[in-house]
Parts: sequence; structure tokens; C-alpha cells
Amino acid sequence: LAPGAAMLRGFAREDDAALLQAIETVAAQAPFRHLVTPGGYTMSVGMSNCGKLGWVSDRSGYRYDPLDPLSGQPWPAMPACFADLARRAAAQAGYEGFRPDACLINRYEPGARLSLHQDRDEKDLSAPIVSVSLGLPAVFLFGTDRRSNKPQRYRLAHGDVVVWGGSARLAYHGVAPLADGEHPLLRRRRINLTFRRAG
Ligand code: MD6
Ligand code: FE
Repeated sequence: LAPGAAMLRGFAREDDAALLQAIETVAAQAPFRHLVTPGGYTMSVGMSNCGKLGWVSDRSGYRYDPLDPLSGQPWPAMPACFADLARRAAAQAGYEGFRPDACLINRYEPGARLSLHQDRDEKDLSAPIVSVSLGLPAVFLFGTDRRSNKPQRYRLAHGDVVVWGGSARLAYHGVAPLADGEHPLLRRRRINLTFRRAG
């Protein structure tokens, strides 16, 4: 993808059943919801979190919060199969010792998209981000650290993992509107897990 960023095709494939089971358990406690941006738009992507910290947005801004604002309770613990996969993927990409404390779970239905953004709410920008794609394929837009540069497009399919750090850490990126389709495990959905060291 770029210096500091690696594409691990199919890396999560053999864990898909365990991951989907764990996602269901998390979502039973912390349901997917459509957050509102500081600008007042409702996001088309449904979001939940697990781990010590969860990424949330509302009219007052973006932040990592130890509590789910819907329930007032801590986010569900990070399932062992999540943390283990993230650690192995990071190591494979050259980032040894990755211990994520936050996992954002994004759910896309046909038409849902994520506009170009930088991930810069994390305290320690030297840790990588590990991103796991499940279900319907998506077009991932990946630019540079300047919003005005036209992004490259990459197809992300079920089981693909992107590890992203170093000089790519502040690249602008997004997801094009999800095309409709039918996935054997996830039907008409895509789920993305992004693991971070946020605190
Ligand atoms: C997604 N991913 O693939 C959204 N951010 O659904 C992200 O926003 C992202 O995949 C930072 C690093 C990797 C990512
Ligand atoms: Fe991002």
C-alpha cells in the first residue's frame, strides 16, 4: 500500500467463524448505532466497540470513551480471538508487541460509506492500526497526508487485513459506498474491525 502499511490478503479467513460469533456477543451488549458527526450528519455506517476504550462521535466532537454512551456501562471486553488476531497480524507486518486497547466495529449495509478522514484521535501515533474486513467486498480509498491528493482505490475482501503505521499513519482514507451483494456468512453486510492503541 505504502511504506509502513501492509496488505495481508486472507489473513483472517480461517478465524472468520470465531470472529463473527464474538461480534454477535459484543453487539448483544453494545448494539450497532449510527453516530452523529460534530457537523450534525448521521453516519451511514453503524458502529460499536469493545476493549477498554471505544471511539465515539457526537455534536461535541470525536473521542475515545471508556463508557458506552448508550448504556453508561464500560464497553464489552475485547474477545481473546480479536486481540490475538490483531497481535499476529501486526507482527507479520513488522510491528511486534502490538497490544490494542480499543476495537471499533463498523457495519456497512449497501450504500453505506465512510468519507475521507485521518485517524488522529489516538494518543500514541507510533502504534499501528490493524484493520480486518469481513463480508461483502468494499473499495478502500487510500491517499496521502494531504486531503487534496487523489486517493488510490483497493478492493478489500472477506478476511483481508490491513496493517497501517509508520509514515502511512496519517494518510487520508475512506470507504466508497458499499455495492449490494450476497455474502455466504454476512449476507448483505460488510463488517470492519479496527484495532488501535488509543489510550
Ligand atoms: C473501514 N477503516 O475499512 C474503515 N482507519 O471500514 C478505517 O477507517 C481505517 O481500515 C485506519 C486504518 C485502517 C482502516
Ligand atoms: Fe480510519
